[in-house]
Amino acid sequence: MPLAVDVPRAALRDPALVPIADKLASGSRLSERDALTLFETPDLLGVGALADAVNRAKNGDVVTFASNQHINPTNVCVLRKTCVFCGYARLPKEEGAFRYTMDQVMAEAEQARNGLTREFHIVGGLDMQAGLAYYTEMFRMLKRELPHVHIKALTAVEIAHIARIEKLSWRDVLIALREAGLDTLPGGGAETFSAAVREQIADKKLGGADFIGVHRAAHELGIRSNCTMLYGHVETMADRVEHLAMLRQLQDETGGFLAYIPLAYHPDDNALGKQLGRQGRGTTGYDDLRNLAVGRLFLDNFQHIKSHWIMVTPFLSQASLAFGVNDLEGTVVREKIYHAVGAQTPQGMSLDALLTLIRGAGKVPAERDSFYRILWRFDAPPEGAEAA
Ligand code: V47
Ligand code: SF4
Repeated sequence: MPLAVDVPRAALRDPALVPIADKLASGSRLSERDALTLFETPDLLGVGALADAVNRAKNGDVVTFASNQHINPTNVCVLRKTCVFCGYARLPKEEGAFRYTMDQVMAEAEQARNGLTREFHIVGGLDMQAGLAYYTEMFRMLKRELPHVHIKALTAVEIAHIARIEKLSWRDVLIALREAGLDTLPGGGAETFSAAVREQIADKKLGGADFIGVHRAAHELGIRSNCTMLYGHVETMADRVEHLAMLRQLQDETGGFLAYIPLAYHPDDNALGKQLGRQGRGTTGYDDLRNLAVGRLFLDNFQHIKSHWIMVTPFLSQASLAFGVNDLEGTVVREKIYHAVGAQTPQGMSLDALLTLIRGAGKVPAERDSFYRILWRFDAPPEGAEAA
């Protein structure tokens, strides 16, 4: 049963939002038709105000972030030609193809010895040479060397790929990976579940129902996971709603999802962007905010909605904190307060900058672990911290 929320009726300009506000006020679930209205109304601020009210009721003023490190051990992928939105994958003999040895994985992971990185986010291509033994060896090595670091690894698509090449069930693959050190699954690979969309942008990729099936198998084993939706390509509003409804349904069954992360499609350096003639033109800020807010409103059984600031820019992520978002994803370089943690990547943001961003939205920043347990709140600038 969703929370009954004190809704800001005065903020609504579109009368179509009033029945939705009524449902939120009475703690009733929004229908798929309501979700469509939320995607179609021109009243973005109204949608945002509703999402903000729901988020405040669930998470107060706290905005969380985590300290994680991405490791992509292989870019070799059998779907290289059919996932037309992906600029990352290579065929085995193509220029730029790589598959890390265990030593190379360890060399990247070494940064985490500083004790500040709490999570490895490990995903890669569907590589015929990266089967169960490759990943179990990797996870055992990482847990042996860096036992304090949580392993969030392998999308449902990768789990299904390993199961296929090893002729095992999804469940058995998950059990073996968990024994080796896997803690949770990331949400990637979902794209948009609609069969018609998948055929156009990710033909031959694990279908939506099977994607859900892998996450269900994980949740049944007690392995929590995230979920995503790639939007802003060829999908219709009805496709978005179908996708969200499938996520909400599984969450009703298992409660295993930790967070929902809508992912804005980037049209550069991939075949789909060329085909659509959209290079250099990504999603709009309007649509980015709307996707986050609709996720907050329709996914009433999710606690956490995450904005990926690397995809939508830090400033838009900051604005999204007034549109239902309570969690920010992105590398946090903590050189000012906790000493240097290595070179700052162009995708990194200093801890000071992140705190400034969150406080600038009138929120309280808090660092969390991978299960969303708060590690510490930054109610006031920590003593001795330098200014950003
Ligand atoms: O599955 C691929 C997407 C995903 C493009 O679980 C693209 O905490 C935009 O899932 N434009 C991987 N997106 C990233 C991902 C993720 C990110 C942050 C946190 C979590 C989590 C998961 O990136 C892929 C795909 O949907 N992607 N190509 C593109 N051109
Ligand atoms: Fe890229 Fe993943 Fe598709 Fe492979 S399966 S082409 S890595 S999006």
